Amino acid sequence: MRNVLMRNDLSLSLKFGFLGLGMGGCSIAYESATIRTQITNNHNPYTALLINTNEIDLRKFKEHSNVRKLQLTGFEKGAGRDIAIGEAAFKQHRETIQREAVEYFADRDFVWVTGGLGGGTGTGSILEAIRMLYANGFKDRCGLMITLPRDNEGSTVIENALDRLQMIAKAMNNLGCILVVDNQKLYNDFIKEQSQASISEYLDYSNKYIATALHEINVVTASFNPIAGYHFDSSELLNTFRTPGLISISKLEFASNSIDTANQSTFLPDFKRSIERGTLSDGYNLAKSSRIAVSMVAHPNAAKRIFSMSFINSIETTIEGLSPMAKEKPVAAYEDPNGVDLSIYTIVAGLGLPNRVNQLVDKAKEAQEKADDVFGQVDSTLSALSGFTRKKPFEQSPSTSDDPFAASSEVASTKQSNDGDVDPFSILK
Ligand SMILES: Nc1nc2c(ncn2[C@@H]2O[C@H](COP(=O)(O)OP(=O)(O)OP(=O)(O)O)[C@@H](O)[C@H]2O)c(=O)[nH]1
Ligand SMILES: [Mg+2]
Repeated sequence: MRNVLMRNDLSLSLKFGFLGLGMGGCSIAYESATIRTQITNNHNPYTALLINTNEIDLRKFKEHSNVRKLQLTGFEKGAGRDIAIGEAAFKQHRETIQREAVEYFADRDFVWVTGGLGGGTGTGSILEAIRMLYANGFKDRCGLMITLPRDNEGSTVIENALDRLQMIAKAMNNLGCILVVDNQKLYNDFIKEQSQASISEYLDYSNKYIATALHEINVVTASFNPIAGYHFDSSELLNTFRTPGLISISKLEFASNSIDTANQSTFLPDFKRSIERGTLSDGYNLAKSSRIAVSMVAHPNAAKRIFSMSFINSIETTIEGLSPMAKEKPVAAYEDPNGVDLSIYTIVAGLGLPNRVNQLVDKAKEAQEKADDVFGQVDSTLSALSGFTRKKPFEQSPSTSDDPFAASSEVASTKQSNDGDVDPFSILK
């Protein structure tokens, strides 16, 4: 499909709101809210409420009429990767956040609670944020968008992410959908193209990519006339987002002249691979999915040729093979008079956690074992130091008054005894 942002002939399925938590969560929410379409009366179709402890990070986002920022006062310096601080900050300001969220998201069809797992603020406040929305009438219209950290972000970040992921996984059946963004996957794809780029360029790219991917899914389900098969419409999209479990989205584009419908190898392997690879994360057991929906869009000239019964049947058979347990498997074909190619969008819902979580668990265990190795070893310098005993000083002569340090050593010794348990060296006493 031609650039969705430049077209004025498209419609939207759902009005999204984004509750951004912490720096990563706010960045994705902000990027989504600043998507600008050519749609009359809906130039900025999405709304963001940005919550962060860190004042400086929050200041980076420019003012927009559809973006509201809320700094958690008392925590200006950030949560410093401490989940407990992030959670405390949210709880302390819960009433204000609640008031703003209820007001700001009143007309939204679906609210994404958005956070980068691994830090203190976003990770620490994510569960509280969901609780708050559930208690305020958003139960059937909110989901989770979370990023998983990269391998090299260090063990604190990975452990923070796994800590909250454990809790999210336990509650998964009671939540709406969870959209996971695998930062390592996006990073690997990005670095292949731009090996000289900086981390901040990558993050910027990733946020635009995430925002556009979700926006496209939202546009495809509302903009075109179905010409064959089932119409996967806005209410179906909402039902999909309400489905508990993880959700995976994918997109595949063909130059329409590259497909020979009588030769499946010209399209089926790519189609299957695109679902397995996913746009934002991969490594799912697709066989467990409870819903899978395919929307195909082509220019009318190509559509007549491509969307034959046998072509649609081969797509249906493929998703049947991938997700035999899915209770709903709509395949819809649309004509887009302004399209230039064939685009195929797939959403798979009701999934378990992706394989990336196993990798992060392995990474965390590896780091713990390394730490045990290093810190478990007898520190030879420390044992040499403990083995050293100072010889008794020579008897001081009574005339110490001309010792320039006599007074200060007296002060130091009194101070030590007064300091009691805050003395870092009390272990030596
Ligand atoms: N895709 C994406 N991921 C991000 C971005 N910024 C941070 N992340 C991810 O989110 C994780 C958490 O980082 P932050 O969001 O900065 O942390 P925070 O919630 O602000 O927490 P504290 O700074 O500790 O208070 C990181 O480990 C990254 O993996 C971003 O702009 N885009
Ligand atoms: Mg931060």
